[in-house]
Amino acid sequence: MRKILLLLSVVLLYTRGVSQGVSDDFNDNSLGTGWNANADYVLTETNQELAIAASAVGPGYENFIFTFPSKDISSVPFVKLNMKSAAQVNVRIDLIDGNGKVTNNSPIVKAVPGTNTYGAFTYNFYNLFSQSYPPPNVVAVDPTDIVGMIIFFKPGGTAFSGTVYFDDLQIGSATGLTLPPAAIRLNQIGFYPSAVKTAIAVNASAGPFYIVSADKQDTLYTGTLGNAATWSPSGESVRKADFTSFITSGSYYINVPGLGYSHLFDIKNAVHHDVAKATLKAFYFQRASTALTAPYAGD
Ligand SMILES: [Ca+2]
Ligand SMILES: [Ca+2]
Repeated sequence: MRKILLLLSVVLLYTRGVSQGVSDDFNDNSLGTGWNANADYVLTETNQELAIAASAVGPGYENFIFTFPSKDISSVPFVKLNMKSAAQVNVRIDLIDGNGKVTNNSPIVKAVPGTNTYGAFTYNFYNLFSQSYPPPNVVAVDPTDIVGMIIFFKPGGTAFSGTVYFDDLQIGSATGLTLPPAAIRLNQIGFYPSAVKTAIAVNASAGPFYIVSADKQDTLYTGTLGNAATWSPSGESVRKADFTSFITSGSYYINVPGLGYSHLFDIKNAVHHDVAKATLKAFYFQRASTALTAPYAGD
C-alpha cells in the first residue's frame, strides 16, 4: 500500500492542475442565473435536484440553455450529470463558445431509460469541437472559451411530454472522470534548452503551431507542423511539431489551431532535477524495518 501511495504522490506532484469548470449539485433549491428555456420547458430547482417539465418538445428541436462565465475545458472536455425520467427520453447536449459557435457537427445524445432512477451520464466532447449547422461550412468551436450548454429532449423526434430530473452537473470538471489522451502530446515535465524538442499533434491539419506564454497572452514562437503520418501502434494520424530551435527558458503551452493547448511544460536547465530527486526519495520510502523520520521523510 505504501508503494502505491508513494507512486500516486509522485504522479500527483507532476500532474498539472486543471481549472475546475462549472458544477452544480442543485442543493440550495434556488434556480440560479444562467438558465433560459423555450416556453415548452419549465425548470424548477427543488428537492435538491433540477426538475425539467417538458410539454410536447422534440420535433422543433425545442431546447433550454445554461450559460456561465467562459471556461477553458480543453483538457477536461466533458459534461457529466445524473439524470432520471419516468419515460424513456433521448437527451442531447451541445456546447457553445464565446463566438456563438455550437458543437452540433457530431451531436452527443444519451438515452435516459424510463426507470425513474438516477443514472450517471458522461458526454465526451473530445475531438468534437466543431459546428456544421447552419451549412455549408464546418467551423471550429473553441474549447478554451466555453460559455454555455444547450439541452434538447428527443431532438428531431416525436413529441415528448414529461419531467426529467438532473443532479450533480459537472462541466469541464475532472472529478471521477478518466481524462482522454490530449490531442497535443509532449514531455509534460519539459525540455533542456539545447536539447531536441518535439511534440506530437493528433489529427491536426497542415499548418502552423505556436509556443505561447503560461498566461496564453504572448506568442513566442511559430513553427510548421510536419507531414501527416500514421502511428501504427495507435492507428492515429499524427504530425510532429519540432521546436528545437526555441531555446528560451520558461513555462509554455503549445497551441495548435483546431486542437487547443498542450499541457504546460518547462524549458530550463536541470529540468529533470525535481523528478530525479523524487525518484531517489522513492527508494528511501521503501526501506523496511526502520523508522521513516520527519527530517528525511517529511511529514
Ligand atoms: Ca441552485
Ligand atoms: Ca442534488
